[in-house]
Amino acid sequence: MLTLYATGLSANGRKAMSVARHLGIDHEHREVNVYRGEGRAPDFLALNPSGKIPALVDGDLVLTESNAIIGYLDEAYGGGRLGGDDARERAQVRRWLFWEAAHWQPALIDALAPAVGHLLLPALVPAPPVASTWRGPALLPLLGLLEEHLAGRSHLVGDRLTLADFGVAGMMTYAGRTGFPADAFPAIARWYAAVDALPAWRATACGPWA
Ligand SMILES: N[C@@H](CCC(=O)N[C@@H](CS)C(=O)NCC(=O)O)C(=O)O
Repeated sequence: MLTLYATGLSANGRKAMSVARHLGIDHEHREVNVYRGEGRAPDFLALNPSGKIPALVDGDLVLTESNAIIGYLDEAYGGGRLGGDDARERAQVRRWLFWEAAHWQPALIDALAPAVGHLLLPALVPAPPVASTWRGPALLPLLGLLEEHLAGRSHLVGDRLTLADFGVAGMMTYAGRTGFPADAFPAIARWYAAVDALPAWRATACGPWA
C-alpha cells in the first residue's frame, strides 16, 4: 500500500494529495501537520530527516520532494498521462516543475510567508504590519513570464492538464487569502480558476484555504 504523508494546509502537500486523488490512486493518507510540529515526531524524522512533507512510501521506496512525488505517482500509477505525450511535452512539463521549485516557490515564500504564517497560526504568528505583496521586484518578472505564457493558452503545456499545472498551482493555494491581483494578471487568474475547479483540487482545500 502506498502511503502519503502530507497536509493540504501546505502548498507542497496539496500538490501530492491532489495528483494522487486526480489519478484515482489507492493510497493511505497520513496527516502530518508540520505547522503543529508533527514533522518533528521521531517516527516521521526516521522517514524524512528534514521533517518536511510531503513524503511518499511505496514498499522500500521513500520519496520526498513534491515535484518528484507527483512525477512518480503519474509514471508508476497513472500511466504517465499527466507527464506529457512526447519528449518535447515531457521536457516542457519538467521545465515548469524546475521553474516552480527554483524560482516561483522561493519568490512566493518570501512575499507571502508572514501572511500565510499568520493565517495558519494566528495565536503564534502576529499579523504582518504590511499586507503581503504580490508586486515585489523578485516576484513581478515571474508573474509577467507566467502571464505572458498563459495568455491564449488553457494550460501550461499542450493545452491540457499536466503535472506542470498541479506543480505551479501549488503556491496559488494562498492566492485568495493574500490578495492576488487577479485584475493585473487575468490569464493567470483564468488558468488558476480552472485548476481550482478540479474535483481533486477542491477536495484537498482545507483550513484557511478552503
Ligand atoms: N522542496 C520541498 C519543500 C517541502 C517543504 O518545505 N515542506 C514544508 C511545508 S510546505 C514543510 O514540511 N515544512 C516543515 C519544516 O520545514 O519543518 C518540496 O517541494 O516538497
